[in-house]
Amino acid sequence: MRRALQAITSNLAASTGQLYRRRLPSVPRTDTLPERLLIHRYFFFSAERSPPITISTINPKVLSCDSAVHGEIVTRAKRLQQILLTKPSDLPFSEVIFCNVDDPQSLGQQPITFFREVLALCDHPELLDKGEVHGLFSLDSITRAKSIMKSIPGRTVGGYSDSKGIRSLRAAIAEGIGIRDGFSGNMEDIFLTDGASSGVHMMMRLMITSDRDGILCPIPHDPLYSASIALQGGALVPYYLNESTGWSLDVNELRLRLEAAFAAGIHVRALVVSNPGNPTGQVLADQNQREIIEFCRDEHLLLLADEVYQENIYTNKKYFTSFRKIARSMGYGEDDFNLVSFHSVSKGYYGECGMRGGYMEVTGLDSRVKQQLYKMASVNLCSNVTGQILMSLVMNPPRVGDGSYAHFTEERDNILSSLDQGSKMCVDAFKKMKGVTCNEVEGGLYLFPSIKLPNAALTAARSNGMEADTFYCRKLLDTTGIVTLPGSGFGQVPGTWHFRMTILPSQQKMAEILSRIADFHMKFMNEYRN
Ligand code: DCS
Repeated sequence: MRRALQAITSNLAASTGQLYRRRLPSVPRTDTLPERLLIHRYFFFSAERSPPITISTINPKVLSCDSAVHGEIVTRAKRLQQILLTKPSDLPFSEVIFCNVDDPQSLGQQPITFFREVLALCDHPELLDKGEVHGLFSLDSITRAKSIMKSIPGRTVGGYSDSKGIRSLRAAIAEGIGIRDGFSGNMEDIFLTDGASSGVHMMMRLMITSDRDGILCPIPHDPLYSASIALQGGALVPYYLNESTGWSLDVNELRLRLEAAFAAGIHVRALVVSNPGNPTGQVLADQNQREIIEFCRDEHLLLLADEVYQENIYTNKKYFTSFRKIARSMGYGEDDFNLVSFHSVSKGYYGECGMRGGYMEVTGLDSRVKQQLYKMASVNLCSNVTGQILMSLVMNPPRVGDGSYAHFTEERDNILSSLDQGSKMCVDAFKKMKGVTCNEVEGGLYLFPSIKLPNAALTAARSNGMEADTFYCRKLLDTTGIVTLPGSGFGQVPGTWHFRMTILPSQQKMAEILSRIADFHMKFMNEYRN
């Protein structure tokens, strides 16, 4: 015991404040457990003790992971919100408006009645035995909730489920996919997840073994992907969407980037495609999707198809087609093409971000790999069961003839039409602003206008230690209370500047937001005129 303590003391003297880097010296085997505890206590209560975890000792991959969605602008916006509560006269606006994130219900969108009725009944199934329920809930909500509850082992949402999700719900989702695509789905391919994010993380964890493993990702892209790749220590291999042709995806660009990565010793394993795009709002044409599938086949890449915005389409010229449907219609069977498609309850007309429901459909992968995925899912036990139910409802909404159908379609269409008009209002307004260009929003919940910033603004940003678009967004926030996110957090062609804004606010609110942005923009451009 004394020998062990002496060893520690001499180590402490030598370490001069570097203790956190040093491991506790191994304790002689002869020591008993109480003696070991004593040594640990001595170690931790010494004068040079530092916390067990410090910023220098945490996983460096966490440090290298950036989340634009929760960056400095959002932190500042929350601080300004607090100031409004305590000293509103200090600020030139009366409200902080969060246009930075596509969280529909936090921006006032109402939930879809049918979905919430079924969820309420599943959460509290005793209601199903009460007569009053018939006056309060629609008949088909009651019937649906009863049938779901009957199919859940234990008849409760409070139990763990199978790690892939409840069987009957996966079957319902597979059926919904079949109706959507015209090619039947297989419930064994479905993994229910806590939102699409957890599926994305799972796939990155599965594929990335070192910084030599690359994932082709669009620029700009949803920071979920860069963050997830960074957390796993992989390499993000960028490919650029073409802004001048409506954020189109050119397969030649994919090929060039793949070759460059190969030359740099990166083994590219997968291609991420966001359709409709976040933050860029483009919808891919079927022919383009076919080219992407062929490219993945030729280059032995797994296609990660992020299709969370599949119900958010605002153009008559294009429609959403799943990559799965395109692959099937090209003649690829279920096992012939490696595809993982992500969907979520967070977007669409439902916008139930807080419910954390989602699924990934895994097709074409070796059954042994799928088995490993299943094992990974089981490490998390299961995704939340209420989210699983909601995902099954989203894929099987009321159909013609159901009691809720008319009310459901009215709610859905109102939301989608409001988003459509909101997106067009934004594009029109941005196009009128000097130095701003903005592509049409074909789908999704964001627009990503480009701003040509004057040199004086670039210089001012630099002297404030900021990226130019962060400087712009920060000034916009401080002047108007409107929260947007700088394009630099999403990737952009060097030398171009953008910001991301959601189209979610109601039309009335949007008119006010756009007028404030236009006013701010004019003053900003005048102030920094070269
Ligand atoms: N895929 C895309 C394209 C997304 O935009 C998001 C969320 C997700 C997946 C994951 O969402 P869920 O986990 O909720 O299903 N978008 C984030 C964003 O860009 N801002 O806030 C959320």
